[in-house]
Amino acid sequence: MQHEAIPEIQAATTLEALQTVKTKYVGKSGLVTRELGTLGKLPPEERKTRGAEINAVRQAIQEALDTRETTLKREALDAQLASEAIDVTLPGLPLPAGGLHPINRVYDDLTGIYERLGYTVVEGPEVEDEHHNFEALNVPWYHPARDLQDTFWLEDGRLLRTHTSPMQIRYMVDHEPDLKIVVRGKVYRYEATDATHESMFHQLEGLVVGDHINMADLKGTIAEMARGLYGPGAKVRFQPSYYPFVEPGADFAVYWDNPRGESKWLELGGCGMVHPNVFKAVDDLREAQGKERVYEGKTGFAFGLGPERIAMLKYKIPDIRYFYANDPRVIGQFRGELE
Ligand code: FA5
Repeated sequence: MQHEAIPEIQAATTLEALQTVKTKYVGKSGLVTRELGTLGKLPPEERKTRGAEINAVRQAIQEALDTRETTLKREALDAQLASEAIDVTLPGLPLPAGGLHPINRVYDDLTGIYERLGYTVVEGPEVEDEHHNFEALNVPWYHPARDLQDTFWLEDGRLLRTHTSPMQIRYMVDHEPDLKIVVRGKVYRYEATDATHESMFHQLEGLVVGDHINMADLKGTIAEMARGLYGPGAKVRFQPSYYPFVEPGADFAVYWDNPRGESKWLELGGCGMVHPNVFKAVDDLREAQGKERVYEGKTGFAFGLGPERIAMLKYKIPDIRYFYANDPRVIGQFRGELE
């Protein structure tokens, strides 16, 4: 019996097949078990030897079953491990990496310069009301300056801010002087687009308020920004200009040497000394909120510029519309290289 059982055990290739063999020989009514049951019919003198023989067979079969079971279980485990194996040496799949948008890079350069000068960087709402965008900035409804900035109006009478200057008002209403802030954010104008004009673009606004702030402080600050952007040789030029919320007002340009050795003036933005009517409008708003009037009699300067101009020259982008067209051939050039 042992001679038949052992090869059958060896031939079982699954745990189920092995169980069948086990039942056949050593199960409750298996061959070996039945053989043991016949012992009682033997004469007592034969019983002992025959019993020992059968037990030896049963033990041999049981050992063979146990060994085979261990082998089959190990094989099953090996197969499972092999099928679930992860090859940690395989090279990873490259994920498309993003990058900082050129406008954000220029913003980071600019705000870095101003943070080093002790300014606080703030942002503000893109949906504004007429009062903050125009009236409080000394631009009454009948004022011709409103024609300078054609506006996207919302149905509820509010508007998309046409510049970042309304944050001057909001910040002063909430904070007392002295203060130094720069505002970064999007602005919107209802105008036909061309290579240098978009209907959505960005501005960086600066505001400094304190005692005895003068035009020389403003010029020094703009010059410091120009040096931060274009190196120690950068020069700035101021030309008289008109903005209702400053008096006097100026436009400023930066003279810069680019790496190709060309030099030119780059018109960057507008600036000037904060108009007394702006301080008055802020105090009126503060008073309406139960706050103290603290701005009348103060002095300050403000400026506003478009980072798109800087980015176009820095990254040699010939048309402002490329910034927001989401063309991967343009945006892809700024992928990954985080400066
Ligand atoms: C203003 O918006 C004033 N708020 C700036 C200011 C602030 C003056 C504080 C004085 C004191 P202006 O409309 O000139 O000014 O716009 C400022 C800058 O925004 C421009 O110099 C230009 O760089 C940029 N800019 C204006 N219109 C567009 C446009 N359509 N597309 C891209 N950039 C623009």
